Amino acid sequence: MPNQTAAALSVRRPRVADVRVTPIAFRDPPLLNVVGVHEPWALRSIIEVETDDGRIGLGESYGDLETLGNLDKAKGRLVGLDPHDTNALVARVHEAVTGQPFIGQPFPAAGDKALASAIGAFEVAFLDLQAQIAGCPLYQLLGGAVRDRVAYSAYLFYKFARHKDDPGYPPDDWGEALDHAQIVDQTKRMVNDYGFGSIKLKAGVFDPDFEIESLRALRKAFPNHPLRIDPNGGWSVETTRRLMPRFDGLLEYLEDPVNSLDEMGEVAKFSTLPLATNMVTVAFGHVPKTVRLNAVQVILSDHHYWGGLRATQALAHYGRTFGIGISMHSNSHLGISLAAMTHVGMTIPNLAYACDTHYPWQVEEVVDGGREMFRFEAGSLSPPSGPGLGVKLDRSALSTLHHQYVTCGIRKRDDAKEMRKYRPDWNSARPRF
Ligand code: GKR
Ligand code: MG
Repeated sequence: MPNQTAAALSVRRPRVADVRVTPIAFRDPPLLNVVGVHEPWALRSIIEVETDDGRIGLGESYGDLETLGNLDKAKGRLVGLDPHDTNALVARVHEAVTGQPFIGQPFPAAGDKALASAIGAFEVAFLDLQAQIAGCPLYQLLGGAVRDRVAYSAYLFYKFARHKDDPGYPPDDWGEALDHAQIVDQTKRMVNDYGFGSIKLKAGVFDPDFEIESLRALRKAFPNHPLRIDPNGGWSVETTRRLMPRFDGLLEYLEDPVNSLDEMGEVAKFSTLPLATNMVTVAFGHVPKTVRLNAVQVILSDHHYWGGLRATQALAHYGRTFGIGISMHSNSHLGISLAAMTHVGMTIPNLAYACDTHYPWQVEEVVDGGREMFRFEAGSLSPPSGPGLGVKLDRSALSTLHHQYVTCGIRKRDDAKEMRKYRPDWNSARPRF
């Protein structure tokens, strides 16, 4: 028996042989927000961690130059690691990005989003590999499922019918949404196609009184769907104070009405609703002040910038510790992110709200099997089957999307610049209202 154990321990485990980061661009509709309007192409990066026995772990992250630069600095340092060694991953990425050795230093009070994003991008790929090696779905490696499926919400946007400059592809088939009836129609299609049971309106675009009328129209058309509104910090504290009575009985939570943690703390003093955020509490270093001010009652977790899937689970523990609810944030993303969000969502007992996803707004995919891999039922998803994340790369799609990155000319998301094509005097300073 001892010999057997020794033999088992001496079995050679696969090592990381190569790490590749491929920037991609995919079509994105002209969705409006407080900053401006989405550009025709959304940027992401696809991370591949390949082992010396030919397995490939996948990750998906941001595609801006800062993220790509950090991923590039770190990727070579991961070669040779056992993919089970996520502590070494954290240390090496930390050193590559900050230039400082990792000694478990406290999370900075100012946040460390760029570093955590780089760690998270690789961590998902390492965990994908670990679960592939163990022959189990990723959610099992993360402790097992606490639910059968993960619920997502309809994510509504005011939008233009088409992009200002011809992007070289046909306009999306959602049409314009600039008034209440069009927003209700957009919701009907989303609820009909995906079965979503909760609704979030991206706001901060029009005068808040107009946007509240959109909410009222939604309430009338969908009397039983929980509603949320998210102006991305576009309102002042005083505007939020004036609006607050109008939300009574209308919203399940109010997301980022104002633009800073201190202001959220001010709003929390008179808010009659839970306040949610993916803007003011975005790193572990922000948690102490958030708790001190009682500024936020729901944190929208996001493995992309909290440092990965295990960090997301740790955040959920903090939620239980401090009585803060957990929901999930999204940006424009493809299937590797959606698979990772769904796997981790399967494991978080206090994920009490339907998660955000931009997925219905996308038409392209980078995973084998395309968008068919993700079948929403009653607004919820079960993770793709198979070991690990359960998704593989479609190499031809990767090369098409990479070519789009090379030719699209966008290197950093800039919704304000895009909006100035429609309105040359556009000013994206906040608060807008
Ligand atoms: O895609 O326009 C957008 C959103 O506003 C996005 O940028 C936000 O990060 O979805 C996000 C949010 O909930 O704040
Ligand atoms: Mg938000």
